[in-house]
Amino acid sequence: PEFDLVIRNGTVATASDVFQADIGVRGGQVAALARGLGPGAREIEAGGRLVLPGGVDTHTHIEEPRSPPTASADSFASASASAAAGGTTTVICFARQSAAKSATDAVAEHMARAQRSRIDYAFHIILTDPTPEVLERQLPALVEAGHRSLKIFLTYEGARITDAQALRVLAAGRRLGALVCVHAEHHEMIAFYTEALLAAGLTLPKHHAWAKPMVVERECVHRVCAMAEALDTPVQIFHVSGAESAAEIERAQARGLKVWAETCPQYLVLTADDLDRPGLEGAKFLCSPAPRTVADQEALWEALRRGVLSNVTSDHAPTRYAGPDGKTAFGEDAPFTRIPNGLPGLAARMPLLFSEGVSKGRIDLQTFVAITATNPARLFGLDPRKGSIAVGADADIAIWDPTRKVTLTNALMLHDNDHTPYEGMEVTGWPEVTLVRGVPVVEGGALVGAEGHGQFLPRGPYAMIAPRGVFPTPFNPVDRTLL
Ligand code: DUC
Ligand code: ZN
Ligand code: ZN
Ligand code: ZN
Repeated sequence: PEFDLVIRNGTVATASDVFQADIGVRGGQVAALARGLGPGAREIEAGGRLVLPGGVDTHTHIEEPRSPPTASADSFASASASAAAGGTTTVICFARQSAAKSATDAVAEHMARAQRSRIDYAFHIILTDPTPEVLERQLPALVEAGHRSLKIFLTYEGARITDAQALRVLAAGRRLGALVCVHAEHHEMIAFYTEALLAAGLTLPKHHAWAKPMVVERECVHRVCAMAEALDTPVQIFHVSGAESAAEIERAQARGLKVWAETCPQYLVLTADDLDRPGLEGAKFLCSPAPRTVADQEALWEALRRGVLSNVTSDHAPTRYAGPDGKTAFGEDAPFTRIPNGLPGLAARMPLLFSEGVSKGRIDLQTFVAITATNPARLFGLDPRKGSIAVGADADIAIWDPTRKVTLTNALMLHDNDHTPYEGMEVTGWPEVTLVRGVPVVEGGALVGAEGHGQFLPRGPYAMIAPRGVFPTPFNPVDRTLL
C-alpha cells in the first residue's frame, strides 16, 4: 500500500480552515492531505467525524515529587494514557531544580521517568534557587539540549523566588532564548490572609479561595508584565483565572509587549462555590489560583475569542482524595493549608473545552484547534512538527465524534487518580481515536498505546520568543548585568 495509514472521509480542522480530506500517513508523518487517496495498510473510516490535531498541553505536573504525605497520583505511563484519552498527544511537564538538586540532575531524573510515556513530551525547567551557578553554567547547556522554557513561582513556600531573583531568571531567559513561564500570585498577601483566616478558625476548603482573592493574582500579573517590559523579555503567564488578570494581560499586549497567557478548564467550568461542597468534597476543587465566578468564566471565554489568552492547559496536578484507611488522604480535620493544591485534568481538558466551547457556540472549531494545539505548539517551539495537520507534520491526530454525549466519570479519564472534579458532567463531543505519530494510543476508550512510545521533543531556537529590542531607555540592562 501507498500509506501506512489512511484516515478517510473526515472533516479536517486546523487553526485556520475546515475542509474534507483524507489523510495519508507514512513513517509517522502526514504524507498526503487530499480527497481520494490511495490505499493504506490500515484504514480508518472517519465519515461524519472531525479530524483534529492532537492536543498540546503545555502545563502538566507529571510524576513531580511533592512534599509528604502528598504524592502525585500519576506516573508517566498513566498520565500519558489519560492525556490520550482526551485527545492530547504532546505534553510539556516540569523538571524542578532546588537548592538540593541541580537543574542538570533534575532534568536527567525527569528524563528517566518520562521513558514510560506513551505520548511525546518536553520539559519546562522550574527554578526554585536560581544561583549564578545554575543560570550561568547549567542552563546554557540545558537550553542548548532543547529545554527552551523556564518556570518560576512567585508564591508557594519552598518553591517561590523573590522579584530580584525573578529579574535574573528573565534576563537569563532573554539571553539564552528560553520562554519564562510564571505562576503569578502575591505571596505576602496570601500569607497574611492565611494567618488571619486560620486565627479566625476559618479553615474549610472554601476558605482557600478567601486566602487568595483575585486582587492577589491581578497585582502579581501586573508586576510580572512590568518586569517583562523592563527587561524586554517575553513571558507566558500561567493559569489566568478571571476577568481582572485577563485585563492586565490585554493592557500589556496593547503596549506591544510579548506577554502571552493561558487559562485552564477549571477556571472555565468551576467556581469558588465548588469549594463549598458538603463535608470535605470541596477539597477536590482546591487549586491555585482558586476558581472564581460565572462572570469570570464568561470573561475568560471572551479573552480566548479575542486572542488575549492564547492557549488552554490542564495544569494536571493529581493527588488522591482517599487515603489507605478510607478516610481523606490529608486527614479529616485538615485546614485548607494542608490540602494539596491541584486538579487532575489531562483527559478532561479537550472534551470540556470542545463541549462548553464549540458545542455551546462560545468558540468556533478553528479557535478550539488554535487554543488546544496550534498556539501552544508555536509558543513553545514545537511547530511545525506539532500542533497542526499539514504535510510533513507528525501524524498526531484526534478523531472526534462531535455529537456524542458522554457523562464524565473517573474511569473514563484513564488516569491513576481516585476522582475527577468533573464527575457527572455531561459533554457533547468525544475523541474516539487518538494517534501519536500515526500509532493509536487510545481507541474507543481503550488504552492501546505502549509505554515508551513517547519521544522527547528537543526544541531549537525560534523567532516567536525573540525579544522586541525595546527597553524603556536606550540602555540595555540585560546584557550588562552579571548573572
Ligand atoms: N496550582 C499550581 O500552581 N500548580 C499545581 C496545582 C495548582 O493548583
Ligand atoms: Zn502554578
Ligand atoms: Zn495594573
Ligand atoms: Zn501548575
